[in-house]
Amino acid sequence: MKKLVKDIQNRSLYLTVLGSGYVGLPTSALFADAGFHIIAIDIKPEVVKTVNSGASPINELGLNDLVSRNVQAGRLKATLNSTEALTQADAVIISVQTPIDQNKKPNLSFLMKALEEIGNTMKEGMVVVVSSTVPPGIMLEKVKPKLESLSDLKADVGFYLAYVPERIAPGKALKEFVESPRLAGGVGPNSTKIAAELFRTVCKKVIETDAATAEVAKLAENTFRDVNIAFANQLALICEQHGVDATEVIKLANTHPRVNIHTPGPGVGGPCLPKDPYLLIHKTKLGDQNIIKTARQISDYMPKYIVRITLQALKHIGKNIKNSKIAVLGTAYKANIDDSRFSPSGPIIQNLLSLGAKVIAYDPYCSEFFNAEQGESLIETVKDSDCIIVATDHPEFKEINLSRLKKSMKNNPIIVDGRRIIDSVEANKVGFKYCGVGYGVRDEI
Ligand code: SAJ
Repeated sequence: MKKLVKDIQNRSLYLTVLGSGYVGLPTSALFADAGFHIIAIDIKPEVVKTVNSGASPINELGLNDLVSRNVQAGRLKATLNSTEALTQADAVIISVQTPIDQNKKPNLSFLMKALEEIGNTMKEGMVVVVSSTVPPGIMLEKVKPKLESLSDLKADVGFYLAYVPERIAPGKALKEFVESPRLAGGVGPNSTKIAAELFRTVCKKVIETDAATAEVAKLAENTFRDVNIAFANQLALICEQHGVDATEVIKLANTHPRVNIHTPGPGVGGPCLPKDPYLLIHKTKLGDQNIIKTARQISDYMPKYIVRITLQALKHIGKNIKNSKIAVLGTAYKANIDDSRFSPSGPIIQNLLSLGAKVIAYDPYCSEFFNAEQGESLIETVKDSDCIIVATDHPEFKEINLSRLKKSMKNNPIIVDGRRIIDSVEANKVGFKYCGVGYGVRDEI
């Protein structure tokens, strides 16, 4: 163990990162920048080619420069050949996806495949770190026995195994990787120490715990946020029934020093929040009283709600959805990113298309349009439309010139503000029918 610590400290440890996606590539680039020799593994040839050419295949602030610098310095290289990379490595960080299936059950096939490869090539003293999000109990019940049986080595003695969950959000991944406290939970005390030592070379603060606690803590973070957003969404619907503005209500409630209600919106997207709550409750016995599942259902309802208020607004001015052109602003799941995974814009657009609307979508960052027509610019997208739906809170949409928009739209134009970023007073003054999440009196919802 002493040698391992020394190898970490003087950066002579050979590190490989299995999976070069939104989390894996920032991991590889940051460890390379800390002085380690990194081999980044991926199954996609285009990802490997791009990284080896010195560029980032992902649009993440600062990542392109970091990849370029470390590829040039010879500290970072990517490969498709996982067996070769793993055979050379002293340590591996697993960063593969752990999605949920159609029945909301975890799909651990990518993780299991990674473990299979690692177990088959593992040498004594190897450090294995799982950073993919996993359901509680997986490290001790599945990961440890699988690696032990394949390698014929004992965890925490013959090799070191820890869960070090990632806590980064797309758009600020590099900053958060370094600055957010990181949990290191080993399957035994030696594994915790080694994993913490390794991550301290990049992260400012590493907190030592055990694998089982780290698993639940990681899921608790995202589930807490998901439940909070669902509360905000439900509160928005309550506010409408009382004829008060949810934005103002939340702003006022949050002046209480111990209250922090999140922001209502058109739904909750991204690769983590829609799935992690299901990982947390996987195989638990909670009966019917399940706040986590209910919260998920509330937020899953929000895209339908956006479509319903659109239909209502159109009906109100005597228009039919079938003959209407709807401009959807934003396909990314949140502001300032080009990531559309599980974006609420997907179900909103699909629902509108199935109702016979003509849908055109515009996003200054994203290239996914969910079968809507692709708008080339904001002004071209809204041209001759009957209704605008603001689905993403990109800064560009906060600054739109309402008078200019109105002129290029059809008569009696509507704004459905899913993010509450448009000034409602101004919109009404200019001549829009303004509808927003948690704004105004609404019935029939
Ligand atoms: N959203 C709201 N209202 C809010 C906040 C967010 O409707 O008040 C929506 C967003 O628009 C988006 C979704 O929720 O559609 C999720 O956005 P997010 O910024 O909360 O989450 P992610 O998925 O980008 O990143 C989260 C982060 N977790 C927490 O903030 C607790 C990040 O730190 C995690 O590392 C990441 O999940 C992960 O990988 O688990």
